[in-house]
Amino acid sequence: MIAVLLALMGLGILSMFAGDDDGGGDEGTEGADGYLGTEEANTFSGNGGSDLLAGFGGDDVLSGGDGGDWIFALDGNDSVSGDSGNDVIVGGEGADTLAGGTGNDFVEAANVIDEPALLESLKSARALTDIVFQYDLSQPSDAGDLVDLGEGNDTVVMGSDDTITGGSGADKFSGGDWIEPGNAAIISDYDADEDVITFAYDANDPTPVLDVFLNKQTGHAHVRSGNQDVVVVENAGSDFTISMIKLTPYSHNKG
Ligand SMILES: [Ca+2]
Ligand SMILES: [Ca+2]
Repeated sequence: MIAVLLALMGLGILSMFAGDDDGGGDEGTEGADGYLGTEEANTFSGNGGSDLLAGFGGDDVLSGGDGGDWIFALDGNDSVSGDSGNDVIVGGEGADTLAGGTGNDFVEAANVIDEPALLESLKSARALTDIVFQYDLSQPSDAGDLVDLGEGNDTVVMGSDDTITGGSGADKFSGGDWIEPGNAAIISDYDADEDVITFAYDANDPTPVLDVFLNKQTGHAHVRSGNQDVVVVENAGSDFTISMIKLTPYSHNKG
């Protein structure tokens, strides 16, 4: 009896899905598929249904296809397309190219999720709702990513050297103190009428003092901390002020 239970737990989340995890290139079905990659480069296409794609190491190419997909690219310089549906995309370490596609997508480009907890939960989860998705905001963010949120009301957690295009819809650009000053996140198409920019900071630290330098030549707004850029808002317009950056404290349990 005990052996049977352990075997079921080992199967974990993949038993929920029709796909396999043989590590090669794979095409999903119109239903829910699950693919767990290897440390090599993997190519997975989820096609229809709510798919789970995890690339792990290597430069992976992951396409969610239709449906609300969960895509964890993790290590390596990965290329991810959420395609249609409300997708959750996590780039992980490396210089990733992340496209949300249509739908209201969530893209984590800063690499500030708690990856050990995520990996542990991926091994044992029996459903998407079992996946542990929490932040470890005290860690520095990773290499610059190229993010295109596409149509829809999207949210991005942006980190150092990331370049973000929000596309149409009301988008939320979430930066924070994980961005290294001088290695700003760049927003290419901020629209003050519908988009929101937030900057999160450790509640245990003093409230950050940010200011804005408007470059009249380029039209870009440089949001700065200690005279170093943390967010650059391209073509922000002369109306851009620091009041458009919403400061939000966060608390965390980790040291
Ligand atoms: Ca891989
Ligand atoms: Ca990656």
